[in-house]
Amino acid sequence: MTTVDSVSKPSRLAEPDEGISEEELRLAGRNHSMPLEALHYDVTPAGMHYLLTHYDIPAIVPDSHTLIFDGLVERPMTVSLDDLKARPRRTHHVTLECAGNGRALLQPRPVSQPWLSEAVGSAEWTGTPLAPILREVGIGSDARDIVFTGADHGVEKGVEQDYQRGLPLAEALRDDVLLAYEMNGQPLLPQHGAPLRLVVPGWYGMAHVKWLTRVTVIDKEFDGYQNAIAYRVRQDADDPGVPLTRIQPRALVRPPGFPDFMSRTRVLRAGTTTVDGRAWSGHGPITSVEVTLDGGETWSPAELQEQGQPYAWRGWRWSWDAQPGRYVLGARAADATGRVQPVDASWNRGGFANNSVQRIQVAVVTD
Ligand SMILES: Nc1nc2c(c(=O)[nH]1)N[C@H]1C(S)=C(S)[C@@H](COP(=O)(O)O)O[C@H]1N2
Ligand SMILES: [Mo]
Repeated sequence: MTTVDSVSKPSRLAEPDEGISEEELRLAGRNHSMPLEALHYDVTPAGMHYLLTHYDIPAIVPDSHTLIFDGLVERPMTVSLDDLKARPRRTHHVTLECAGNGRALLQPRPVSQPWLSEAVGSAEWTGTPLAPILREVGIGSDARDIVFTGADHGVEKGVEQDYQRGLPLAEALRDDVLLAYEMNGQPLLPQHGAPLRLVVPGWYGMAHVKWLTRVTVIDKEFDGYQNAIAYRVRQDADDPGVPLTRIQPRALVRPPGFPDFMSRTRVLRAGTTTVDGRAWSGHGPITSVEVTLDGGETWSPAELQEQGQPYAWRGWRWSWDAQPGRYVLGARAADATGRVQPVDASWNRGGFANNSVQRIQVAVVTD
């Protein structure tokens, strides 16, 4: 690993009253979240899907793009995009969420990409399954992790690197893990990984390596930056931490009524209205969604729509006889493993997996 100390900045927490910095605003402009009104769509239109890119979006010529399989394999192989497109074609509807979603709402605020609770999207990813190719190249018996390398390059906390993530072999061999070249029936957009990305249904965003160039089999746990340092839940800077893997349950409410421009407080006319939204978990199917009007003091069960594909979000709705007044609207999801979304998730140093219940300010008014 090359280190570039002259540009390195240690990770830090914002001071108690410190506002958003220019650095955070620049990241927020580059990496946009999903407008909450897009919860209307079961399949998020590509331009409304959230976006997270650590370095630059690389300029890649799709026609000459190749993918290399190397490391502990019997038959190293280089395949073209056309070779991959000629292989069996699968489409999976998968909800992607950034592991840092909710970070900017934590106190103290970890200074990094300042997500509120909207770093999510749910797309139809088309590609070819990875596992049959891994079997063709012949994985060594002592294989442990598969390392996925992207074409993008940068420096992070002084470490110069290609974006790389290791995935345990058993996950890489799941039959729903895709080498994806289409999103919502169109070739991948540059910002979403064109011409080729990995899709690991159920895992937080960082595992879905974009601009994929290389798949390397190794005999130990991958110790690169994004696995060993970046994406870990830790209490303080010295804590080795726990790696982030699958998505914790979360429900989001599609904000009802219409917004105030600056505060985004919702204005709603009194009367019966349907509140709706979507809920997801990478651990198991969503089994319940409940709605609160008082910031998590009391709850009412919502009606679940049918579950689509296993790692796609699930729609829900709730009928509200809205009386004039002020409300703090939110929803909480539970999944089949018994995981329940907390009103206030616990704090961690990197600001990861903050699935605290949303707090939408609503003013119900009469005509
Ligand atoms: N090569 C590469 N892959 C990457 C990233 C990146 O910076 N470089 N960001 C990851 C993170 S942190 C997330 S949340 C998802 C975001 O995918 P999207 O931008 O298509 O929504 O891509 C992942 N794959
Ligand atoms: Mo992310």
